[in-house]
Amino acid sequence: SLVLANKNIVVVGLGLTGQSCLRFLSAKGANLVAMDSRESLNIELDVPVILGELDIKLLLNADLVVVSPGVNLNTPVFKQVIEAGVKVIGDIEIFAQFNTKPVIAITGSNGKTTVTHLVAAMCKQAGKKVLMGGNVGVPVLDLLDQDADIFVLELSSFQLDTTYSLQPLVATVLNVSEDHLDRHGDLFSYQQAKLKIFDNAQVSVINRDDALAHPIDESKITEALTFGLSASEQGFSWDPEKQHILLDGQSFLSSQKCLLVGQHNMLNIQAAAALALSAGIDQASIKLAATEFNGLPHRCQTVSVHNNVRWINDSKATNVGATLAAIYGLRASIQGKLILIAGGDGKGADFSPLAEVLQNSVEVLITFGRDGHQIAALKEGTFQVNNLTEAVQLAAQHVAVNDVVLLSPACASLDMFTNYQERGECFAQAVKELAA
Ligand code: UMA
Ligand code: ADP
Repeated sequence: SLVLANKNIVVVGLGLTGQSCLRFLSAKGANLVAMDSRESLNIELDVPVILGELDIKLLLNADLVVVSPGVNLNTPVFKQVIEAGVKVIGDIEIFAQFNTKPVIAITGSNGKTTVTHLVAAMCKQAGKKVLMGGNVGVPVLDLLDQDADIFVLELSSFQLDTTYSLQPLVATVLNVSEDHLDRHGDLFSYQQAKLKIFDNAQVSVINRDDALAHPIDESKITEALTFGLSASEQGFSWDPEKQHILLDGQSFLSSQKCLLVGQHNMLNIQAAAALALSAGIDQASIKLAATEFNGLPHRCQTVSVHNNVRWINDSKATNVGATLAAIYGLRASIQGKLILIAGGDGKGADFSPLAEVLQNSVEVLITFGRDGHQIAALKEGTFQVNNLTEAVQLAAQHVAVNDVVLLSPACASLDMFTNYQERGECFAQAVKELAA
């Protein structure tokens, strides 16, 4: 595997990932230099640190460059470094070179975190020692020395872009829809990055109904299990009349038993069950964990029911696909109006796929944030406001009994907030103040 002792290694990016890389690489005896584009850091490191502009000479002379997922490799500096033949990898690649335990690997445009937690709950229910890592917020190198039977990894397209040797026991691409075009340039390169997850997987879990999420060369797939809402005698499917999840055409789990709601979550349960089953988890544990799972904050989470109006925080909907899923998932159960609050940093996305649901399924649209006007342009009579608190206050003037007010921005939060959590909390706070 990768030889690290006495190698000259530059670590670029000193967030969660970079700091975990420094810990791991220094324990392996590498000669380290760290770089970060920030002008000042509030952390103490015992390696030389270069802040601000990258030192290209050091990069060109390195034996290895380790980059964080937030670092864009599509820049003149990194193009030059890669062209010069310097190896540029991420933390997942280092993990792959040293890991000896089974890995369940999950990517996709939407549902990754939900499915990662679901699969982990299923493994835990079966008595396994399971640890989650990756894009969920735990750098994978911090997992290596921990006691575990199995790792469940959420991997982003950025992380997969710099990974070559991961050999998952089982892997999936949940779905592919537009996201992160500001970094990947086009849908094709974003999709290709995600599909790399199948490259060395023993078992592939495949979304039957999303052609973009299928492995590039299906002839190379030795073992597969599929999921989807379409009818199928094999794999996981959906009985729309009984509202049951099916396995090989037989009833597997009734949605009425589950706390999660919405079609997209029925897909998430199917995918998680397929991953867990492929990793040898028993069906009883899978079903029990699926029924008890109550979802995660900021993902279609009800934050208040007041005067028979439901306020839902879906701040994690940072792309068009997630907002579409929320509207499709909720619409059937809403008796009154659906009031949608959307907008923020669109990351270069095309919002036109929202046009039809905004016309037909959303009664009142309120937009805010940098690219809010682009969404507003898709529906006549849209209210444009300056910030999220104003949006909540305006929504309150339009609500009647049985209405739902949904924050599902279809955009990243970074134009106005530190992250989607802060945006979700701002929404919940503004809603709370209405009731006071
Ligand atoms: N930096 C540079 N140069 C750059 C870009 C960033 O020096 O060109 C520096 C920043 O100044 C900062 C550091 O790099 O000091 C931040 O690195 P990072 O953005 O890679 O963030 P980490 O803290 O290492 O967190 C990353 C993931 N972040 C991103 O992919 C942007 C986390 O996912 C992940 O949980 C963590 O590794 C552990 O694996 C977050 C995320 O937003 C949740 N992911 C995106 C998403 O879900 O949409 C992909
Ligand atoms: P990710 O980690 O991929 O961002 P999350 O589980 O955090 O996924 O969910 C992100 C957003 O996507 C939320 O708004 C959620 O309601 C929505 N979502 C969850 N699962 C799906 C799915 N299978 N298809 C489409 N949207 C989904």
